[in-house]
Amino acid sequence: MTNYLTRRHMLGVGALQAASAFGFTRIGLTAAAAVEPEATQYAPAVVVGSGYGAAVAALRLGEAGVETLVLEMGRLWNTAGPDGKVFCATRTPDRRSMWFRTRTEAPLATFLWLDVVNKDINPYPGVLDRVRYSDMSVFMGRGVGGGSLVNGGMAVTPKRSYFSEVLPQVNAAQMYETWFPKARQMLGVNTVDPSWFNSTNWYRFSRVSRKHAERAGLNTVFVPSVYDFAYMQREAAGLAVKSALAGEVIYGNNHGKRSLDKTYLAAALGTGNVTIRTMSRVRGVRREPDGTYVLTVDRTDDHGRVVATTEVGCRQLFLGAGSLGTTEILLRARDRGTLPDLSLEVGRGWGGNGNVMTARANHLWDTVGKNQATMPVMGIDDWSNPTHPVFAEIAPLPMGFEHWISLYLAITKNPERGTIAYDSASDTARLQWRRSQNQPSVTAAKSLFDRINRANATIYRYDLFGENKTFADDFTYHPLGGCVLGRATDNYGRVKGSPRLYVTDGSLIPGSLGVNPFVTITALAERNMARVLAQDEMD
Ligand code: FAE
Repeated sequence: MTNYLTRRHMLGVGALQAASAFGFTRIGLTAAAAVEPEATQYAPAVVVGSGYGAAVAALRLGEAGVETLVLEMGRLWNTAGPDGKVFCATRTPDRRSMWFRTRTEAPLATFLWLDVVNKDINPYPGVLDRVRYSDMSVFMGRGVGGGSLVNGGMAVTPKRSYFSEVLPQVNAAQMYETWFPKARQMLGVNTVDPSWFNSTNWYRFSRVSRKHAERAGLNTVFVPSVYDFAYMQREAAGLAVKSALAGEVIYGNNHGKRSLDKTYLAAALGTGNVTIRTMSRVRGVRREPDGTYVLTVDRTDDHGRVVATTEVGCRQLFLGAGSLGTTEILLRARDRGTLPDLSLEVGRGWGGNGNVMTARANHLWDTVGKNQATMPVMGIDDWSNPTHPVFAEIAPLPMGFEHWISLYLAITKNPERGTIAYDSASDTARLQWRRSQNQPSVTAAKSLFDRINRANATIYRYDLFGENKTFADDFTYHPLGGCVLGRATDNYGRVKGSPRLYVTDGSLIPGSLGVNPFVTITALAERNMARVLAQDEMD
């Protein structure tokens, strides 16, 4: 067993498995699911969501002996479907793939302009959501583990200089000496063996992109991951059931990935003080005169129907519902007057981390291989470019046949910021972001990939993103901001204007990070929780 899993993790993993085996939605280590879902109406601490920031909060509260209830709107992904698998395959998606959709909405719209990528499905609380606003849509994970269930596993620590530019008030020395290493260790980060990478068919697509980048004088770097590369090598050798090598990623990995349910959340349950309640969406929050927070929670069924609305009280409230989820909960509370003293900064400082996707068409002799591992392990690092800094992940496109396409997700330094505002008519938060605000990202990405195309006499693909677009600038995988550290909160995530209310997720990061964000979200949550637990009284 790998060293990041302690005995307590194993107890937690056992609790997760036991809970799912019996079909319960309320899981906890002690007497797992013997209690009715609505039984606990008060917990000293409540954590909303179960993604990276939430999982850190749950573990550290549990370790500190604070009885903690985690409320997650998605499912516990631990029960096999009719095909014997928990998650469905990417190429043959079924209802498990997406959150209440009748058709999948993958980032690629078409192939050769044909509508062959997306499939009709039955509505269900599936694992990937795509929330659409007029000029931007946001992909997110739904379920116990949040984004860790669907993401590409790239575990990147930001450049220290850019981290200090983005969050100047955070002590960078402490982050890089203590909190980033701790986050990486807890998340089970590892790196691909370079000699295996250089010889395996499964990463031919990355090597082709590396060669093309080098011809343009660009640097490439290996990127760490939370996918277990020892497992991947066994997949390749035919000794283990294939997951990353069977095209699994955005609709979940059945094996190999160290998602949060196997790391932080398992450890949190292992403390014996943490309970997770699934299919429970927090809608409202108010504060009683004695300081107790009261949450309005909708429990929904597999058809999306609200089967019960309950109130849950707590003394300490930790919001980890992600950039959009946390910001919506706070905006609704502020604008409907249930937490009227929240700052006007709530809702501001949103960005999509400058995400743009693009693809190049290679020459016939530059085959990328029909076999492609779904976990990216290499990036083109041109962040030091003085005019157009870009960090571009070399992304897989595992279609099961040779297609000569090189795909990339570029992270650019886009100074534009959006605002999230509460719309009382629909009782939802809406992202205000105009298409023109993506232009800095497209310009930067274009400058990099024009250079690569020139050096290799290649062209862009026009058939993948709809409307003959060469740059997909209308979605992000990396929503950040909305409740920015030091503005809507103090320097440790304590929400201004509401004592004992904390934000612990990606909404703390002001819109841009320069790399994929989950290691930073985790490390920042570790830093903030250490301070809060040392200084604030928990009861
Ligand atoms: P997040 O993980 O989104 O968790 C929020 C949780 O709260 C979710 O489980 C929600 O269901 C739940 N929730 C929301 N609202 C409510 C509510 N009202 N009541 C109860 N529960 C609620 O938050 N990042 C990387 O660093 N590397 C990658 O390779 C990478 N690839 C990605 C690929 C895809 C397809 C996607 C979608 C994302 C990717 N990301 C990647 C981004 C990463 O997953 C994301 O930044 C983190 O998951 C955000 O963590 P948070 O803690 O902010």
